[in-house]
Amino acid sequence: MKKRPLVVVTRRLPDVVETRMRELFDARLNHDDRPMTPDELATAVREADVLVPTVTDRIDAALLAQSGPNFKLIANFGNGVDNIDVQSALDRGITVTNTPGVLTEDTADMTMGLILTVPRRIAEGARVVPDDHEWSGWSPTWMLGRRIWGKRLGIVGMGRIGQAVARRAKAFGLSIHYHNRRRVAAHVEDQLEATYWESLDQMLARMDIVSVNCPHTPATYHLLSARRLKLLKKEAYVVNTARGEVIDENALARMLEAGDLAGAALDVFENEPAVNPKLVKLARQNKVVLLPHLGSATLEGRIDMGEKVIVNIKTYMDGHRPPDRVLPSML
Ligand code: 8YV
Repeated sequence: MKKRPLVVVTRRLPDVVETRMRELFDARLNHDDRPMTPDELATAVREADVLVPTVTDRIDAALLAQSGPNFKLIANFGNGVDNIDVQSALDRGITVTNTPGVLTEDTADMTMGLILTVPRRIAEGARVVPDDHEWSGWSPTWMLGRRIWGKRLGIVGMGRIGQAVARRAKAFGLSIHYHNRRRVAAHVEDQLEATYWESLDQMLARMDIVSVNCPHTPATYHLLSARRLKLLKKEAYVVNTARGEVIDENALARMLEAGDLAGAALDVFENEPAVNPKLVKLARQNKVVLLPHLGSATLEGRIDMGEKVIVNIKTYMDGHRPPDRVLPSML
C-alpha cells in the first residue's frame, strides 16, 4: 500500500477540509490558536512531505535550508505567496502552489464594503456607540460623512481582485481609474469604463478614494511611499485589502494623525499578525478602520481554498504537475 504523505498544516482549517485531509493524508493539524513557532516550522519541514502554510508563516531560505529529504511541496493556503521564498524553494527542488481565483469575489466584497463604509464611519464624531450611551437627538449637521457616489476611485493593481472591485464600484456610481504594471485589455477597460493612468503619482493626486489591490512583491514594497501618500488630496481615503507592505504604514499614520488624509481602512498590515500601535491609537480616535485580514474570510471561500490545497497535494503526489504551481516569473 502506498505510504500516505505526511502533511503538516500550520493553522486550523474548516472541519470539512480537515476531515478530507485526514482521509487522504497523514495529516498533522495545528489546532493551537496561534501561528507555529520557527522551531515548530523547522521540525515540520524536516519531517514532512508537504507543508500547508498560511499568510503569516514566513517560509524563508533559512527555514528551507533545514528541510528534510522528503520535503517536496509547499501547498500555500492562500493566493499571495509573499510569505514564501519561492526561488529558494525551487532551487531545492521544492514545488510551491497557491489557491488563486477562489477568493476574488469575497475579497472584492470586503473591499467594496470598506469603500462604502469608511467615508461614513470616519465622519466627525461618528461612533458605533456614543460615549454617553444616549444620542443628543438627530441634527442636520450630526456625524456628517462623505458621499461616494460620483467620486473618483483609483485602483492600484487591476488584476482579478482589482477588476472585481471595479465592477462593484461602477455599480455604486464611482468613476473608475486604475494604475497597473500593464494596461488591461481594451475590452476590459470598456466593460469597466475604467481610465488607465500610466503615472501612479498623477492618479493618486486626483483620486477621492484609493484602493490597494496589488500583490506584495519587491517592486510594490512601499509603493505608496511617504512621498506618494503626500500626493493624495486631504479629503481622500485609502483602503487596503491587499498587503500591508504596499503602504508605508508609519507615513500613513503620520498623515492621519496630522489630518492630512480624511481616513483609511486597513485589512492588512506590514508586520502581521502584529498591528502597528500607531494605527491602533488612530483607530481609537476614529481616524482609521482596522480589520484582522478578513478579506477572504468566508466559510465558502476557506473551504474552496482548502479544496484547492487538497487537489494540489493529490496531483503532486500522483506524479503530475499541480494545477496551481507558482513560479518566480509569475510574481
Ligand atoms: C488569505 C490572502 O486568507 O490569499 C491571500 O493572499 O491574503 C488571504 O485572503 C490568507 O492568505 C490565508 O493564508
